[in-house]
Amino acid sequence: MFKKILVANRGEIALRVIRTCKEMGIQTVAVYSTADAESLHVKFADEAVCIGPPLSTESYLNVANIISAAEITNADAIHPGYGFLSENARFSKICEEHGIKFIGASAEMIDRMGDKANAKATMKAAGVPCVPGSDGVIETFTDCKKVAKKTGYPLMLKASAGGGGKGMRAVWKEQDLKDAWDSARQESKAAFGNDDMYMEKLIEEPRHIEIQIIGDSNGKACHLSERDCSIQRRHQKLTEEVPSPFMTDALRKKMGAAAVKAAEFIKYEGAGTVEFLVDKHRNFYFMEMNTRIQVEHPITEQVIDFDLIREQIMVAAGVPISGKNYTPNLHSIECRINAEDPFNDFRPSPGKITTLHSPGGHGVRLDTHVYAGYTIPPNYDSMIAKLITTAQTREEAVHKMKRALDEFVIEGIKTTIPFHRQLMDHPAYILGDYTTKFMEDFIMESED
Ligand code: MV4
Repeated sequence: MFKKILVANRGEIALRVIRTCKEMGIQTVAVYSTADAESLHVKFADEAVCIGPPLSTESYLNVANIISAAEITNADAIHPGYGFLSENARFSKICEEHGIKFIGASAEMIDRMGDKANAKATMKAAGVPCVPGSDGVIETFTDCKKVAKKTGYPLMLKASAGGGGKGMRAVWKEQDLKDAWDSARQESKAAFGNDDMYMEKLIEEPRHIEIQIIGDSNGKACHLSERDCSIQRRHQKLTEEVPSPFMTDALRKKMGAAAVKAAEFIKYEGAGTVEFLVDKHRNFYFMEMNTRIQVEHPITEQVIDFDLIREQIMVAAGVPISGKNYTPNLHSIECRINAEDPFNDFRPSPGKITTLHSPGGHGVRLDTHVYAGYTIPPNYDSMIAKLITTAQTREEAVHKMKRALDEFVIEGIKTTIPFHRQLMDHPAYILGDYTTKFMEDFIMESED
């Protein structure tokens, strides 16, 4: 087992990883930018190394400084958390070359799944259902027109380097194909330095349902059930839940088996997520695979009583997984609390937290790095807490979330707490009747 793990991240996920390391008797090293000198992850860890100025590219993305910090402190592994370097193939490889275990995917796996057209081709070869469309990358507009004829409208043009909706265009009729092709390529080139495009039939009003998987060094994988992440705004998830209100036992069996097949086909090692689009007839299609621990992993932990970070560390140390697939016996919901003003187009609201009262009680989990007197720096992600409630049924978990949100007091900055409170009273949400389109017609009610 590892003696010392460097946590190459900040905020709540850095705390989350450090907590499990402590429980496992593993020493921890925090790294921090000058903007985070007063952060809790610095105080929680056994050692801390400053890795640069506030700008991420010069600190949390600074590979040389992070590797130096690991070498100076004699860390034998690095946990990257999510975001930052978690899906950076070059970093994964450099760790390996320095004899430091990267607690994440191999460079090869990250590259393979990071290229979406390639990932899709791999999944198709594995026998995982994929949305009909082009066979890989489309080279020219002439080919694009041909593939569009075969695919039919409405269709979706997608950037192979994409993710997060960048370089993606829905096209409803042939006359609009040229403009969509040109603008999607341009956007992709600007964002990723690559304009490879592929095409799919458009799935209308889909649900985003993902399957958590874990694979070991023997090539064995299992699934830990699903998470419904359909409630998103501009490709940012706001709340997630397990089980999905749309799930059936039969569908879970099929999607779980497909995700395990996907993971075993590529001999995936570590924790990963296979994302699917699910249409109204409960057909499901591979969308993307994430080769990292995700923000929303705690809801899975809550419903199956399983520490995913511990399992990541065990698998990275070469311990085989049990191989058992999981079905949730409880219901869990996560609300992402962001330092944003939901009454003003979710505009970022960094600054000093003057008052903080955290919710608690049975079935309430709060993953956060903030405290009264803490100043949220403007340089990073706006998520400041994850409020998670768990109960026997969905109805109880929703009620508990309302109660917990009512207890939660954060003063000094604006937060998304009022948004979540209103969401919990939304008739369609209460029924679990929502798709990825839900936020398009959600309007905040004024509080005065
Ligand atoms: C789609 C789709 C409909 N049909 N593909 C959005 C992010 C990117 N990873 C894939 N996305 C989508 N792909 C086909 N063939 C609709 C979306 C989509 C979406 C998916 C999941 C969650 C939220 C979304 C919001 C808008 C569009």
